[in-house]
Amino acid sequence: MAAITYELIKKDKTTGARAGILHTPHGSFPTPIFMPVGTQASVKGVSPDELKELGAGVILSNTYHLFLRPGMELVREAGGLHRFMHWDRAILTDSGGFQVFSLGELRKITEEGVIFRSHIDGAKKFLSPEISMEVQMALGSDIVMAFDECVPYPADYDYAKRSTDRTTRWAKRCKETMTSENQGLFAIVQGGMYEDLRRKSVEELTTLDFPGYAVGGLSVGEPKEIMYEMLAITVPLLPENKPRYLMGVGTPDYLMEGVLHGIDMFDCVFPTRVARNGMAMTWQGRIVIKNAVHTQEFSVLDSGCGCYACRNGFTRAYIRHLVRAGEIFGLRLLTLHNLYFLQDFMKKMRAAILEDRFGEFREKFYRSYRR
Ligand code: PRF
Ligand code: ZN
Repeated sequence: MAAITYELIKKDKTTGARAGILHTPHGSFPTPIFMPVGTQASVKGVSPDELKELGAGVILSNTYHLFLRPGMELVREAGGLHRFMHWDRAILTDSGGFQVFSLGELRKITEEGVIFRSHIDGAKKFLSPEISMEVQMALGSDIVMAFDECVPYPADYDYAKRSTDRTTRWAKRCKETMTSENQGLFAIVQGGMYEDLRRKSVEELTTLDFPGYAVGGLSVGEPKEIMYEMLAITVPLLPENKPRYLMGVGTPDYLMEGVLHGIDMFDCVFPTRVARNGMAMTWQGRIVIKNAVHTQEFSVLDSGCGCYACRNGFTRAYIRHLVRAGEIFGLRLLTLHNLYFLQDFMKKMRAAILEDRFGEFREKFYRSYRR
């Protein structure tokens, strides 16, 4: 059997939203799903047991970072990434494409691959479709991402076209290199903000036939209306029996609209990063815990939340104190809360899809949620 299979359970009648199950060699998880990010083989400040406890069935890690440090040979020697980090549920690894291109000045793109300088010690490095696959095979992630170029925003048509065509050629090379039978390779749709390039990218990648498809190159600084327009063009062209993954998206409103357009999987550093900046995500919107209004607030972060922090009655006043005093525990409580919030958010969206009330759920959400 294929490493990754998608089981479609229910389609919403009026929108593109759908509920399913993704089966991987390290367990199955319900979709739509949000994947916490563990860039360097650790979801910052959270143990694998805690991740399980808050309901995570899959996490994301990064080829770029693990390639530079500790290196693929060490992870291979450890028995793969699952064993190395003590996580026995599913892992998706990004290819390094996006991270390398985020370096700006420090890189040079050729048809063969990308030459760049390590952000750690400035050493000259090279990543290509073949090397990215080799590293991801050593890591042993369940879902492997193709090595792509994320078209920057804004980009002129010519640049976007040349880049997108190269991403397709690279996807072909990834497919030829990825020989592991218990790993599934997802292709990444690019095309910038150009309708015809998005269509072309989907057509060419789906012809190559992958076990899953990601929509890349969105949430890169474009207005949200453009992102929604690109989703509306792209997602319906993707095969119904394969999972669809929107890369780097993790705010509640974007998740809601992604699901509405038919996306099944998401990842983002947002919930964990903002937690470390003292921000809590709630059904009413974000709260900045350092604000003076929380000084004497002896209520939890979000009433009704079942996370470790809220369930045990840790108050806003207490967490505010911890964060102001520079206590790590405060940031950990916020991280656990935010990750739980997004797992709960996805679970509730899925239940609404299954019960034919996704539209109502969405309207009710926007009535109480402030961006
Ligand atoms: N490509 C890859 N990783 C990504 C992206 C992409 O386009 C994005 C864009 N939002 C986030 N992460 N490989
Ligand atoms: Zn909570």
